[in-house]
Amino acid sequence: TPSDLPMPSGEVDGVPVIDVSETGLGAVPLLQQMELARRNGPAFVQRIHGRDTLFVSGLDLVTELADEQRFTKAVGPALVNVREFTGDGLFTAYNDEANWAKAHDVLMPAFALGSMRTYHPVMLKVARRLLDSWDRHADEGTPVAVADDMTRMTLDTIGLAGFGFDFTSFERAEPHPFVEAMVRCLEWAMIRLGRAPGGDHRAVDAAMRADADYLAAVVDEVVTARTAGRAQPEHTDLLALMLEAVHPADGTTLDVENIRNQVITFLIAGHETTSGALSFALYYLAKHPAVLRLVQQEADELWGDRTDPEPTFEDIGRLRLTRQVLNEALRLWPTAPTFSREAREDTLLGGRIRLRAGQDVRVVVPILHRDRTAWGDNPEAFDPFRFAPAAEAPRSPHAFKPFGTGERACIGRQFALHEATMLLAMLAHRYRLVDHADYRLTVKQSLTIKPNAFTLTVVPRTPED
Ligand code: MNH
Repeated sequence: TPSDLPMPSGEVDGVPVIDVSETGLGAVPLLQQMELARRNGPAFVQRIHGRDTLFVSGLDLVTELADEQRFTKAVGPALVNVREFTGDGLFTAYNDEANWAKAHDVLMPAFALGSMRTYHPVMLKVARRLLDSWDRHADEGTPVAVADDMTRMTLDTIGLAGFGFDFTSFERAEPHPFVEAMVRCLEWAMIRLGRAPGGDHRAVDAAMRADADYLAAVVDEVVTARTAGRAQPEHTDLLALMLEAVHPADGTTLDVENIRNQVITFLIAGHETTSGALSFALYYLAKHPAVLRLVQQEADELWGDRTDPEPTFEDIGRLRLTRQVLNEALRLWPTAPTFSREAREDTLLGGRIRLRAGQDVRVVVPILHRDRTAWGDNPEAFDPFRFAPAAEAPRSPHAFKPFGTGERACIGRQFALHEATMLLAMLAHRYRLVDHADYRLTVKQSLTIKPNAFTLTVVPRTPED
């Protein structure tokens, strides 16, 4: 448990060094990082088996790290592990790898605002699959497994919207095997960071390889479903760009190996974190009935008491409070909870911490998101009005970084927010959320985070609700 954590064994440039080789990283490494930050301040070095990681979480230091002139994304040890199954896909590509800029340029149009308009009908269709499933649970009075169902929804959405491929997750009693293999791969990438020297890891590494091969096999199925058909209708989705778009600089398309890496990357990045964000948002709504009521009112203003509303693209932009609830959930539990930066040149961070060019620094985002200079005296409190325009205006843009920062920030942010805002509002519009088990939040981590074993009972609203 975090309370067993060791004291600093020394310091470098005024930064405490904590050696956790005895305790290990724990089942939820993020919670250890958060506890170390709380005890040791805005910068600390975590040492394990002789390997050091500099963690940073204070607003002033993160503001420096966000300066793109001095710093850039680091593909740190965690992402180096992820590269074992996503290769030079957009998320894990090195900054200077030619395929990063090429794929970024080719895929950007798929994330312009106009594209969200084309995804909207697909997102709505999949949202309705989730509602149909929850209606059945409501009829039977059985609880819903929140994170599993959010994952069904977000996986089917990225599959259909990005690739025209249907994972049919709601027709399955268990998560799609793609999800199970992906979670094991992500866990492998995380646990590997804590390995002691000299162990024999061949069996776990081989199991990861088998899972990674399976992910690649699913990708081949996705691509073949597109390319095998004759007389293809016109496609304008992510897969079409990957297969067909020509880069202006050299007149070529993405190569076959890179396409496979991109498809795996987008199938993972395109659903896992959005699912967690929705799950945390539902957790907070279930625990804050007054906020839920306001979200319901916001939805009612658009859709009245229609049992099967037809949310329009424009409606989603009007769901201001719903969006604030998502932001506040992402503040407290940013589902991609750390990202890494590296100095472009040798430099001093905070005027005192010596950094060599290329040395990576990891940001503990949930602690940044609790920095009192930006968030006030009660940063643990769930309060979506922190994101009301008047409250947001004076706040530093670097105080809230759930999507990372700079040129390598999340490309799918608008996609995630459109999908999640619509679903959250539709759920609030349709159901009362009953916290039947008096759920106590525990966080599960497989690099990304989710609420662990969170269930709700849902009851269709009546006009009196
Ligand atoms: Mn997303 C990068 C968080 C949804 C695709 N994403 C990032 C980064 C963070 C992040 C943080 C930066 C990581 C780093 O600096 O190392 N992403 C999220 C969160 C959500 C999310 C919290 C949902 C909520 N992401 C999505 C969706 C997609 C997507 C949806 C695709 C449809 N994200 C990406 C890709 C990258 C990325 C691709 C890498 C972009 C790049 O480096 O060029």
